[in-house]
Amino acid sequence: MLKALINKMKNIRFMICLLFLPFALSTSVNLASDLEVTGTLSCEGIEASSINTTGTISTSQDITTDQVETSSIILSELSLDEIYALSDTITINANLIINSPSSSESSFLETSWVLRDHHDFELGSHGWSHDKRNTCDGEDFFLGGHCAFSHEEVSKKFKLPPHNMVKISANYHMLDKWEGETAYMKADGKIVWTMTGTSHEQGADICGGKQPDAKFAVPVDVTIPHSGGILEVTFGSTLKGDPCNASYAIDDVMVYLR
Ligand SMILES: [Ca+2]
Ligand SMILES: [Ca+2]
Repeated sequence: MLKALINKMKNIRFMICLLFLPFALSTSVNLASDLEVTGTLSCEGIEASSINTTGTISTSQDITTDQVETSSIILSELSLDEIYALSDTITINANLIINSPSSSESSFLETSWVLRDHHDFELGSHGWSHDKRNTCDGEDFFLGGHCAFSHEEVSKKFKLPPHNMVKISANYHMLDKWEGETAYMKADGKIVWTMTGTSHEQGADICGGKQPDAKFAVPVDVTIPHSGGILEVTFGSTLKGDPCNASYAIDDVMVYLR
């Protein structure tokens, strides 16, 4: 009876330690060939290098495997070396409790950045202190820009959960006639990033007024120790004149924590 059952099964590579059958089976079953399960498999324990099933696998003891790919998994305990996202995001719809290892190894929180906020300004100003948005191509919007920001600062207070470090990244646009002025970003009132910009007559006119632009989409990427519950991020420039002649804009402001 067992031999007949095995002959019907294809396309799974694993050893079944104890396969639930209508009769008691006290020894292990080792399969050298593939096994495909399209229904439910119940047993007391599974050890495998790879498990593939379109149905359900349940076990009252341990499952040990090098790799599992599934759309849903329910566990009481999970031990992993690494987690990879099949899409861009890993979503956890529950409280996440992370215990530091007893050894000197770094914990998950100490080695991985968690994206807290991403402000792309496509649909609104995300609560920044000035809400004027612009776009160059009619599709990708940013905060500020032509006839909006020059000598004025723009800021936002981020309310943060417990953390030890923050990473702030953004894109900074220097539009139209910059003459060596300085762009800057502050974190909690302290300047943490600067860059100077100068427009050249032969430069490209990408956006804003008709003048060539100094720099477009300058990457900002700053990591600082930070543990407070509020982080104030401020952008500005040393431009003095009319924002219709020279201006700055920001886009894709992202705050990461760890
Ligand atoms: Ca944008
Ligand atoms: Ca321009």
